[in-house]
Amino acid sequence: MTLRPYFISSVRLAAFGMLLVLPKLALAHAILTTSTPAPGGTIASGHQTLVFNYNSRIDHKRSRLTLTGPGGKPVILTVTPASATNALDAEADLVPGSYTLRWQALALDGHITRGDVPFTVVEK
Ligand SMILES: [Cu+2]
Repeated sequence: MTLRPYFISSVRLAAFGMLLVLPKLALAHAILTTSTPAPGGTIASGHQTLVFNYNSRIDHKRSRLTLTGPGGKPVILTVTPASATNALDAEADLVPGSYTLRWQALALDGHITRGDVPFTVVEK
């Protein structure tokens, strides 16, 4: 009896597993690439189109944008149906103050990612 053949086969199995996993990682979840406003950025008050761009296609209907402003009450924004395939857009009427936009994006690989974009609204 020897352990060696078993050891080799498990190494091969692990290598084969990596080949299966790596392409999925390469196509992975939605990562925010750019946004308007940018994280930590500033935007003018009034009616604005907020735009969040990702590195992959997004399921618009099952993604969510939640805006918390100076009033402190989170508001779920309506994602514009005509948003680009890799973006979430929403319209918002903004008064001056500090805001946080919490995004939750469902990528077409089935993975959900989340993040916060804090920004400041200044008088136009
Ligand atoms: Cu993924």
